[in-house]
Formats: sequence, C-alpha cells, structure tokens
Amino acid sequence: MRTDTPQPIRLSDYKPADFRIPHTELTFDLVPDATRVRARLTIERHTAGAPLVLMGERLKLVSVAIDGVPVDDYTLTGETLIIPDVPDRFVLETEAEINPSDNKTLEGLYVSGGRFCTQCEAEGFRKITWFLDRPDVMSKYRVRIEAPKSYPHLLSNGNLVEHGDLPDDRHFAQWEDPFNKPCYLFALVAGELDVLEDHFTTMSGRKVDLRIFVDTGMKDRAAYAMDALKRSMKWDEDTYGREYDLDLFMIVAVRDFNFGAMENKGLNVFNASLLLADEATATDADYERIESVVAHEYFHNWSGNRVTCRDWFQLCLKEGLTVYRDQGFSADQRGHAVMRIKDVRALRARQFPEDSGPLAHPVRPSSYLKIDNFYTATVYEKGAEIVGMLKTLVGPETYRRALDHYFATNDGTAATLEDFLKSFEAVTRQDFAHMLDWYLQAGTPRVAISGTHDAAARTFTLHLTQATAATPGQAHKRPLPVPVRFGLLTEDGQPQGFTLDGASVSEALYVLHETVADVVLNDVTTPPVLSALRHFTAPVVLTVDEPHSHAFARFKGDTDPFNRWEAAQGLARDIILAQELDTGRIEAFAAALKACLDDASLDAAFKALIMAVPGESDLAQFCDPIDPAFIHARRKAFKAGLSQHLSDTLATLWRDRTTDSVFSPDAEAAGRRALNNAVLELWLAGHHSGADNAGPVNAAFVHFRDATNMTDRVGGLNALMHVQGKPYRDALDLFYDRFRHEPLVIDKWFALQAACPHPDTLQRVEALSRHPDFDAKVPNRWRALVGGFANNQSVFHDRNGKGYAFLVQQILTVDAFNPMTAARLVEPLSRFRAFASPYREAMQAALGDVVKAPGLSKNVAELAGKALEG
Ligand code: B3K
Ligand code: ZN
Repeated sequence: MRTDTPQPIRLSDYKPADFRIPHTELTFDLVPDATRVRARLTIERHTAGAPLVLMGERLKLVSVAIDGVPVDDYTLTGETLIIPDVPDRFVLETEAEINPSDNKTLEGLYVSGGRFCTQCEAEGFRKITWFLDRPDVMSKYRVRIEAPKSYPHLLSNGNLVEHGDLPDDRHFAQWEDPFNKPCYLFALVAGELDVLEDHFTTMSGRKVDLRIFVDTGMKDRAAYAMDALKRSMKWDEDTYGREYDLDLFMIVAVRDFNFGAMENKGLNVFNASLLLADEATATDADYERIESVVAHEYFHNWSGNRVTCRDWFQLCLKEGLTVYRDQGFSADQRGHAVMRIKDVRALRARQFPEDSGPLAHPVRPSSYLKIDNFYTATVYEKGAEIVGMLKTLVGPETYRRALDHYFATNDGTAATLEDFLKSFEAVTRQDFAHMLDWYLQAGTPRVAISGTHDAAARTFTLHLTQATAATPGQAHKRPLPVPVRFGLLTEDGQPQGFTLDGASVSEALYVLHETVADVVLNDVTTPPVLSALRHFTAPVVLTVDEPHSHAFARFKGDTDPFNRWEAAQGLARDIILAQELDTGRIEAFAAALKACLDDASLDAAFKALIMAVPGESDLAQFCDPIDPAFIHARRKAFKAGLSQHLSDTLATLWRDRTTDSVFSPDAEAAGRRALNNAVLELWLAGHHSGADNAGPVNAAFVHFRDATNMTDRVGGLNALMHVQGKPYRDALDLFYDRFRHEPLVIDKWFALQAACPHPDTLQRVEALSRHPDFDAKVPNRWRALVGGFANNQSVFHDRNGKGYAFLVQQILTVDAFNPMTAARLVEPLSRFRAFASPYREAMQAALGDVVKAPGLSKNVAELAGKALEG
C-alpha cells in the first residue's frame, strides 16, 4: 500500500471559489530557459475570512506584492501559494520564472520546434502563473508578450491592440480578450511561422479575419483546414444559429502536442497531424479527421467557451455536446448513414470496452485524482450519444429550441449538466430528470428483444428487457430510458408496415423505461423480421432472439442503411466466433455481400464499410474469456474464405474500378478510393506469399508504387501486409526513402509496422524503438509506434507476455517526463480479468510492475491502481 496516496477530488465537495478574479494582466518576457511571467490580478473576496490559496506548480517565485506592497507573510508549497491575510478587494502582483525549454510535460508553456506554445486545459495554467486554476473562475485578460525579433509572431487570445519595437532587437505585442474566460482557455504562441489568411463574413455581416499558422513552407497544406473552418462557421450559423464573436480567429499547428487540438479562445492550437494535409502526405481518413476536429474546436467557441463548465466533473457538458455537434456537421458533409456507422464503430471499439472494464466510469464521474485521465471515450463519445438521445426524444425542432435556450440562459457562465437538462425542460415543460441517470450510471445497458407473431390476430408482440452489469463502485443499476427506433421487414427483406397506437406506420420510436416491457403492433400480416435500434438510437448492446435468416433479410433489404450494415457485422461475428467455422455460412455471407456490391443504388463509401470484417477488439467483446490468438486465427480464416468465394467478383471489381485523374478530397471521391482499397484488401486476404499469387500481389505492389495519393499508397501497403514477404518489405523501404523528411508520414510508417499482425512484429517494434527517427519525447511518434503496437491485438497479446513487458517499459520511460501521454496507454492492460490464461496473469503482473515503479506520476498511478483493484 502506498503511504503517500493522494486524496481524490470529489464532486460532492464542490463549493464556489473563495475569491473572484475579474481582471488578469499578464506580461511575458520570453526566454526559452528563463521566461519571466508577471501577473497583475484584480481579486475580490467571496468568502469572509478565507485565506488566499492560489495554485502554482514548477514556478520559481521572484516577487509577490499586494496593492504595490511586497508581501512577507506567505507560504509556498510545490502546488500552492498561500497568503493568509488579504483585503476584500486588492491587486496581487506576482513574478515567476519558468523554464519552457525544459518542459517536456507539454503542459503550461513549452518550447516545440523552437517556438513557444501553451496548453492549459485542464490544469496547465498553474504551470505559468499562480492562479485560481478552476473553470468557474472567469476573468478578462490583457496579455503583453515581449521577445526577441527572432520570434516574429507573438500571439494570444482576443484582439491585437498594440505592437511595436523594443530596444535590443526585441518587440512586443499586446492582446486583449473582451470575453470573460476560464484560464484553461488562455493561450500564447510565439515564433517563426507561415500564415495562411482568409476571411469569413458572419450572418450579421461582420468580417472575421481567419489565420492559420504553420511550419515554414507548409502553408499550402493548411488550405483544406481553412476550407473546413469556413464550412464549420457557416454550418454553425445555419444549424445552431451560432455566430462567431471576435474579429479574428487563429489556428496554430504544432508538432509536439499531447492530444488532438485545443479550443483556446480565438487561438486554437492543433496537433499538426490534425491540420496539415495534401494528397501526397495525407489519407482520406486524415482529411476526414481534420474536417471534424477543425469543426469541433471551432464549435467549442459556444459549447465550451461562451458557456463553460462549472467544474471538471461537468467536462462532458462541453465535450459530449461538442462531439455531437461535430458529428452532425460531418454527417451533413459526408452522408448520414456512413458517418453514423463510423461513429458507432468508434464507440464500440473504444467506449464499450472501457465501460465494461475496471476503468468504467459515468459520463459525469464523481471523483478523480487527475482530471486528465477522464478525457475518455466515455465522456466524449457516450456523452455525445446522450445528446443524440435527447434529440431523438424531443425531435429536431424542439432540440434546436432547447439548445437556443441553453446558450441564451447560460451565456457567459460556468454551467452544469443540470443546467443543460433544464433547457429541455423549459421548452417542453416535461421532466428530464430520468435522462440525468445516463450521465450518472456507468456501464453499457444490454437490451434484449424477442417477438411473437400471432397470425390469426395479425399482431406482433415485442418483449423488451434491459439490464446493466455492475461497474466499479456501482453494484446496482437502475433501468434507463432507452429510445428504440424500429421497423419491420418481410422474410425476404421487403419493408412491412404496421399499426401502433392507432397509427399506420412504417417505422416507430419506442422508449423503454422499465426493466421489462411488451409492445403490441397490429396489422402485421406476414411473419415479420424485426429491424430494431435503427440508426443506433441508444448506446446499448442489443440482442435479438431470431433465426439467422432474419439477419440475412436485413442484410439484403433493410431500408435503414445502418441496420443493413449492422446485420452484416452481426452475421460475420457469429460465423467467426461459432464453435466450428461453417464454410456453408461463409458462402451464404459471401453471396449476400456480393448482392450489396452489385447494388448500384448503394454508394461506394457504404459498400467499403459493409465489406469490412469486425475488428479483433470488437469480436473480443463477445468472448468470455478472450483468447486473442483464437480470435485472430478465426477472423483471418473467415476473411480468407470470404475472399476465396468472392475472388472472381473482387478481381472484376478491381479491374473495373473507377479512378479519378484529378485528386479531390471530397466525400464521393474518398468513397471511391475507400471501396477500391477495401476490394484490394479483401482480394489479397485470400492469398499467401508465393509465385501462384503473382497477379493480386503484383496488383497491390503497383497500386502502392504508382499511387498518386497517400490513401492509395497506404491501401497498397495494407494489402501487401497480408502476404508479407519481399513485396511488403520492399514497399516499406520505398515508403521510408520517399518520405524520410516528412515527420507526419514517418509517423504512419511507424504505425503501419506496429499494426502488422505478423508474429515478428514485436521484434520489429523493439528494433524500431531504437531507430534514429524514434523519439519517445514526441507524442505523435510515440503513439504511432507504441500505441499502434498496444492496439495490435494478436501481437500485443503474446502468450509469453513480452508484448506487455515492452509496453510497461515504454509507459515508465515516458511517465518520467510526460505523465499525461504515458497514462493513455495503461488502458490496453487494464481489462486483464476478461482474458483467458495465460494472458490474464501476464497482464496482471505487468500492471503490478507499473504500480511498483518508484516515482510514478499521479496520472499513471490512478489508472493502473484502478485497473488492479477492479
Ligand atoms: N478540450 C481539448 C482537450 C484537452 C485535453 C486535456 N487533457 C480538446 C477538445 O476536446 O476539443
Ligand atoms: Zn472538445
């Protein structure tokens, strides 16, 4: 037992801050290893008698004064500055020295690629100056930056009000942000950058200057992000009535960043991997992600910045809502069905496992040691699903009115989830208290449905049940309101209408509130096939008691494209995981898939998705216990069987594929490329390395070598990965030689190799961790190699435990300087109880090695500790 166990922060202990800070003036004298930060805070007392306790970490105190008088009576700890006796209203001046070039936590002010850059969310501002570093303390900022002219751009939030020269070849810039904001939205960037400029005219006719700052020489690669930004600004006006509020909006791309991007007011900072794109270096998946993240960070200007969070427990108030908003944007840009499928696939791959393991937590957690550990798929993606359910329940028009009400009544405040739900109550005059349970209760509900058809009475009775398994700290679960959209088909896959509550309909929404319920549908003439949870109306695991023929009927003809895809996924999963691999069923599956591929009414992007076999971690959720080697072997055999049954079709599809002579990153062109690459991949999955496969292997190699864009190049490489051998190794070498000076592409080179299912991969990954281009201090590179490896199920879960040992050593190495990033890779070890022996024991032992390590960060200690406790 650790004796220095830190105490958790609890939601139930929340109380407003003892002081307010209405004005904040900061002056930065930028020097890489000795920056001076002078703060002038106007402070007002809120609680009588309370001492002033400001947060501050890794700061060297130079001076502290109140109303111009130096203070003697103060206590400085590693985490706080305490002044016991202060007036009710005063000006506090502090001066601190910090060392940004030595800051490898990438939190607070740090140097990346010779530039100064900040990251304050969640609690990084305290590494810049002493402050009430909590989101409910909102302040107006004036920021002066002084630096040598070798840092030509000096940027902060808001409007540039003054700039000019200083002696000794130095200059300054003065920024003022007219909006109150919490300190986590503060940002500063200084250095040499290229800038792409554009503008946007808002719905009320104001001109907003748009600037994207990138590494020198990279300006052309910011064009897509700029386009996505303008589309986002327009969409938020059209869809949510939200207008941008400053005259300037800036984005800066940096290479060293702990996660994707950050929504600082008027000055977003992005991981370069989520901003820079051109056809030679970025895949369609990169373009899609850039579009959605640019939108996401922009949308935060209202959902997050104008209305912020009262405390970090409310994180999903801004994150769940903003993810929901960015998903809506991407769906409008790229197709609703295709994007819904991708979002659900991501939810299942990341959130469902989290929600069923020892790290399961409610969307609104009730305690934490490090809030950084709660930027999870649960808070983001399940949080978004809850907003989606609210919209399903009230309908699109009422949803829009509720959101208008929410923004209008909470603008300029730090709000809670209760405030959010109150807006739905205000516009509907209904009680939404029951929806709060979705935020408070962890675990994925399991919904089971069976149906009874009474031919004489022409009724179809649905029997629904729901249950949620216990999660850590929550032994008993309440039933939740589960919206289930459903329709009926005939057994040969044609739509079938029915009557519900007197109305004749083709589809209906039923909300399951209780643990069990029956619903009677009338006028059901022929034995029906149920199509339930259309569009995935609730984040639940659904099981339907039905024969396989019903899933085939949906696969063939469901009018809901989501459920058509879902039927294919479910069938593939059942075939892969069955006691015996049934070749007859693979053949039937292949025939249904062929019918889809031949269907001219389906778009290419959808066809590419329906061809994709469920991933290994998806399949693992249906195994008890999980045997990664079994899953891998079975999945591979299924793909090979499918490939062989469809080999003529695939060869023809490949031969007749559409290729565009001019590259466009738009959804349609991307869909065509996705289909081509999916065809190639499945075609190669039926082959092994060898002379008799010269045709397909050669096709893949040529596709790789002659590709005119990164999507096809990676598509070729991925396909070659199946056959291994010389063509694959040659392709990897060619790839490296061509892109060795492109860090973002070399990240892909590391990630591709780490994701290779070949048994040699661990050795290769170990060798790559000693490659001159590998640097664990660069999060993108580290995640590419180590994260890619830890998610490579069959290789990471090696029976001898060597994969686990490699991960432990990597986590501990990175934890020494960047705990936030290190902690994100604890999760792959956490669900050991779900695994078969010997994996389970080896994973547990590996976690034991983590917690025993001396000097472990709070971040890693919290997650590894919880994983072991269960
Ligand atoms: N709000 C940031 C995430 C900050 C993560 C801090 N550990 C990006 C986003 O979700 O938009
Ligand atoms: Zn966000």
